Amino acid sequence: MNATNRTFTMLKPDAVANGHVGAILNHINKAGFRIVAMKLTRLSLAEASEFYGVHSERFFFGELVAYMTSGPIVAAILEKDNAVADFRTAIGATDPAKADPGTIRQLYAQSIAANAVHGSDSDENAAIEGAFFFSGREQF
Ligand code: FUP
Repeated sequence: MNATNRTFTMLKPDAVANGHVGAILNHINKAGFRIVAMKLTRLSLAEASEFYGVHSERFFFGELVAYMTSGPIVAAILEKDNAVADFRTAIGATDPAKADPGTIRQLYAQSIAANAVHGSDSDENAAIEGAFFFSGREQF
């Protein structure tokens, strides 16, 4: 499948706090993604719990929600041919210690929890996650 489609990303609190927003956006642009929507925002506890609801029974859920509400994030929708799979490749493995050289997580992430970026895992979730943050008229 090679059609132009969209994915959703967050630059997580560690990436924002450590001053990596510019470098990561540059990496994203150079990898061929167009920024369709973007904002600096901060998740409430309720919002983070809803966004990560699929993980609510996992051992790391409390830590994940506490971390994701600990500071501002950058939310964005990205467009490219094969966006979801190509963005997962660009960010690398969930655990930055296992992420391939040159991936965003290998370059900028701190740990498995503070792993610098989120990337949607399917077209369906990309649409759900994008709509969580942006109305239709905020998407260009
Ligand atoms: P990913 O799709 O790569 O973002 O990873 P997952 O959907 O498996 O995990 C979602 C988030 O949960 C990760 F970004 C970080 C966090 N997490 C932990 O904090 N600890 C873990 O052991 C696994 C995931």
